[in-house]
Amino acid sequence: MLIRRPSDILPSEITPPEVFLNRRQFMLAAAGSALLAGEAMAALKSAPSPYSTGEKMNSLKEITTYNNFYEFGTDKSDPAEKASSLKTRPWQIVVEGEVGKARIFGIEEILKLAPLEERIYRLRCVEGWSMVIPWIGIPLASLLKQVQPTGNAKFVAFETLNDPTQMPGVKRQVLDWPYREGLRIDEAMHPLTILAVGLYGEVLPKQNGAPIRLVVPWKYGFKSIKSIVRIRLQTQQPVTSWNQSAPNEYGFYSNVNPAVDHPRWSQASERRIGEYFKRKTLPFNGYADQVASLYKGMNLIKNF
Ligand SMILES: Nc1nc2c(c(=O)[nH]1)N[C@H]1C(S)=C(S)[C@@H](COP(=O)(O)O)O[C@H]1N2
Ligand SMILES: [Mo]
Repeated sequence: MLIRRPSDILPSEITPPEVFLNRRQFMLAAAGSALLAGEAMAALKSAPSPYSTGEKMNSLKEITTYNNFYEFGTDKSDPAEKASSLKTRPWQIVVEGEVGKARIFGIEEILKLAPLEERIYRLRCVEGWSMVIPWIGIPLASLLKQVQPTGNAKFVAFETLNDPTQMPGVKRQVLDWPYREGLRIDEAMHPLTILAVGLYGEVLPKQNGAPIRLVVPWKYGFKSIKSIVRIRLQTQQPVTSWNQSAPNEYGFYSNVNPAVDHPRWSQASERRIGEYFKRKTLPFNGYADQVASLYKGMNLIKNF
């Protein structure tokens, strides 16, 4: 994000749209090809989620080749090229802090906590591009309830794996590793907030944050932290990687707000990957009806 700005995105990087629906139906029908196939099929058969957007989805190719995952390098193509070295099994997440029952969850246990749901969400990067992605996941609230948050749990802090043997990008101090993000407890418990374990009906590709990543659709993409190994409930507002690296550019809240410019570029519009013309950026990335009430009485220009 410190590296690229919207005007740096070359037209040659814009992938033309593909035949989204056929591809998706094929992926979801490909039973046996992936761990999630059974559950994903069930998700498809159930009614579409009221939280999903009906907008045209980006193609699997776009979603898996145009990524930000700095642990594998800062180019958009680096994660797709280099994330194969990430070992996603066995995988554990420590959930600790202001909770009654701190514990370590194996990834398989998390998959069983709640029925997997498909959520088609917009993702808006602070760099000025956006995508529509059909995630498969569970509400973050389903995991947090397991550990019984105490009354002092006001915030939730998240950490990504930090292993130079698997992640070539962490050898360079582009950020102060591990990658860290945080939410207020009510944001974390909101039904739109999910832990994604798949997309397009398949196991989550490594470049998208396998085996498990956060997705908070009304906030800039950098909040949606990938490959999570630690979740801590705490009283204090957590330190977050981008805020720490450039506090005047990236605030804790990071709500998509077309009225607050990034210090180096406007946030009023965005380019949907695969489209040519820009579109207007919507407050809270189009999720205002569901989440604006969380910020009642707050100055969202100061709390950016
Ligand atoms: N651990 C980690 N999580 C991360 C990032 C990162 O560099 N490292 N990049 C963030 C940014 S800036 C964006 S826009 C989204 C991109 O998610 P995607 O590649 O799945 O589209 O991941 C976010 N999560
Ligand atoms: Mo981003």
